[in-house]
This record gives sequence, C-alpha cells and structure tokens, in this order.
Amino acid sequence: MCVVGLGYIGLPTASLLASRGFSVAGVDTSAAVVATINQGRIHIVEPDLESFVQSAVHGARLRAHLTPQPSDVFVIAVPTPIRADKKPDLSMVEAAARAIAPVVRAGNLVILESTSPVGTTEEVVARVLAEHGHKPGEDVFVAYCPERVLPGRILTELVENDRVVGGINPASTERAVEFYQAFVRGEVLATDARTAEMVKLTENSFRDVNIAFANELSMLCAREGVSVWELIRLANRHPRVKILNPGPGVGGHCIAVDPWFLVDRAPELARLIRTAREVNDAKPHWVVQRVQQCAAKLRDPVIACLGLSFKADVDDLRESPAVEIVHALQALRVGRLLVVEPHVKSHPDFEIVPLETALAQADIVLVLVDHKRFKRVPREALQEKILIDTRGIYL
Ligand code: SAJ
Repeated sequence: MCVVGLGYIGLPTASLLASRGFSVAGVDTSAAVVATINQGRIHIVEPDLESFVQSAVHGARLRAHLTPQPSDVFVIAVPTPIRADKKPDLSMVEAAARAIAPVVRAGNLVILESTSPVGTTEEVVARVLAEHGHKPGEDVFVAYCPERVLPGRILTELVENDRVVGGINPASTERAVEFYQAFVRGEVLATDARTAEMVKLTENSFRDVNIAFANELSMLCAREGVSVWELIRLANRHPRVKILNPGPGVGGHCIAVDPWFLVDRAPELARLIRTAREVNDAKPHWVVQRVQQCAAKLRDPVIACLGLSFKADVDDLRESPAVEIVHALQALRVGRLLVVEPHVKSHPDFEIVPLETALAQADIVLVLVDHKRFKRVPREALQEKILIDTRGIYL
C-alpha cells in the first residue's frame, strides 16, 4: 500500500490500513511531516490518530517517505484547493500522479480520493499514467473514491461510512470495490469515476445550498422582525420540510470550496449553486453591518465575540467566518473587542479573554460559534446586553 499525501485524510487512512495488517508506505513532500510520522507522532489534530500512528510506526507496518514506493495499491489524498479566481488547482493531483507513475507496475490499482472536478480521474490521473507508457484500465486499474468523513470523527467514519467507488472502466471499479471491502464496514457502492466524482461535489453543494437558504431566511426575518429560529422550528413541523440552521457564514475546507468545482465546469448551468455560495460568502458582511448598527448607538461600545472556530466544539480556525467577522470589526474599529475562544490559548491577531471577563464587561454579545461551553451561560449574565446571536443558542 502506498498513500500519497499524509494530511487529514491520507494519514488516518494510512494508519487505519496499517492497523488492519497492510504494510503501508506513506508519502509526503514535506520532510518535516515525514520525520514527525516516522517518530510515531502527528502534525494534525484528530482524536485517536496519534495512538494509531504510533502503534503502526512502532509495529513497522507504516513508514513515511518523500517519494512513492512500489506497491499493489496507490491511494492519492492530496489537497485540491481553489485559486483566488475560484478555479480548481489540480497541480498537486498531477504532481502525485507523476510521482507514482515510475513505480507503478502492471496489475496495480491507483485510487484518487482527493475532492476533484468531474473528469479528473480520467483527465489527470489516467492521462499521466498513460504518458508514462501504462495502459489505464488494461494493465493498471484506476478509480475514484471520495472521502466523506467528518473532522473529529475521521477514524470512526473511515470504517463505518458507506463508500462510493467508481473506476474508469468496469475492471477498475471491481478491483477498487474489493480493496475498500477489505476494511470498510459500511456498504461499498459501485459506479463509474465521473459519477463518483460528482457524488462528492453534490453532497457538499447540497449542504451549501440548504445552509444558504437558511442564511437568506435569517436576513429576511431580521427585516420583518420575525425570529428565524421560531420560524424554522415551526416550518420544520411540516412532514416534508427540513430547513438547516443559519449561522455567521459557512467555513471549513469542503462545503465552502467544493461547489465551485461544479460551477467552474458549467457556470451557465450551475446558477443556483453559485448563488448559494455567494449568499453564504456574503453572510459575514451582513453580520458585521448588524454589529455596526448596534454599536453606533453606544458610546465606547464593548463587544464580546463568542467563538472563532468554523463550527462548534472544534479548535479549527481556518476558513472560519467567525475569524473573518472579528477581523472586519477590528479593521473598522467598531468598538473594544473581547474575543473568547475556549479551544485555543492564543491568536496572533486578537487577545483571547475568558468567557466570564467578556460577559461581565460587554455591552454587545455577539455569538459566532455554538460551542457547548457557551450554551451553558446562565441567562442572567446576558440581561441588559444587546444580543446578536448568529447561532440561535440563547433563545
Ligand atoms: N453550518 C451552518 N448551518 C448548518 C450546518 C453547518 O451554518 O446547518 C456551517 C458550519 O458552522 C460550518 C460549515 O457549515 O461553518 C460546515 O460545517 P459541517 O459540519 O456541515 O461540515 P464540515 O466542513 O465539518 O465537514 C463536511 C461534511 N460534509 C457534509 O456534511 C456534507 C463531511 O461529511 C465531509 O467529509 C467534509 O465536509 C468534506 O471533507 O467534504
């Protein structure tokens, strides 16, 4: 087994496969990552991962390298970011395919797991292998299988979730399905590569469109003087309505990114998906405006900003709408900011203060993340405060 890319998906996959008895070569272009893993340690935050990696490395079933090693199966799990112009950057998939091509042998299976635009398995991975003299689909088998794990539950979901597997031809699909059946307890569902690629993008676009609907409602409700939380609670009593929760915007590395992969291929058709992205991206600005309106009524306003992470009960601040909002409030000098984030000790741009301090001093309480810790705040502590609750935790 050779796993290329030892990040949030590659490293858990490599250590899980090692725990199931596979001999795994992990590959990463970062010498620091390779060295860390070979000491049995990890460079990312994920529950239980360190002990999995430690026992795999110490049991000699997992070793990290800078270059791919000959193997029966290659799994590519490298990042596929979007560029500033919202176009996908597939350079790391291409580089990974080029790196493995010289060590791939007849009979090997190559699987792409990175979230990718429709056609990538065929147009990038299989093409590069063909350029190196292989015959994809005949002497080497090539398939796509999206990861769908939730950060924080990766090791559980890698085993329990159903997987969608699609090859570039039926022989490739068959080989890839067999591979996943060896360690997945969920159902392994066979399709073709293009469908499998699109399934992943569809799942995350579905979430994005539905969150955008909730976010749009929250803005309409504020205009109408209606509580969006009560509105959604009541509307959801209809047997076929299930509205998601509005928030300060959509963060994370998946839901706010993957819909662009669909938009990029067919901008003239993917109008709803693009609009949803724009609605969710605009929500932080709307929140900032609301805070500005409230602060304008006060002299020397003090604003408690509750939460920085992109969602509840995680310490991940990357691509977080909460961080974007606090940055904007800071740049606009809207007032004195008291930033609370129980999951981090410090932040380069903001002083982090204890929750109690912030609540005691604030005129405005701005809820940005629905952390459990915040939900436990007694309602008396919020009396006489102006409350802007983007997550609806203090109803
Ligand atoms: N959010 C809302 N309202 C909601 C639900 C979420 O505003 O009703 C916000 C969250 O606060 C957060 C963002 O959306 O900012 C994304 O959070 P999430 O918990 O929905 O998703 P992620 O990014 O942690 O993980 C997602 C998962 N995908 C889906 O739920 C469709 C996960 O299963 C995927 O594997 C992962 O993306 C991925 O890698 O694509």
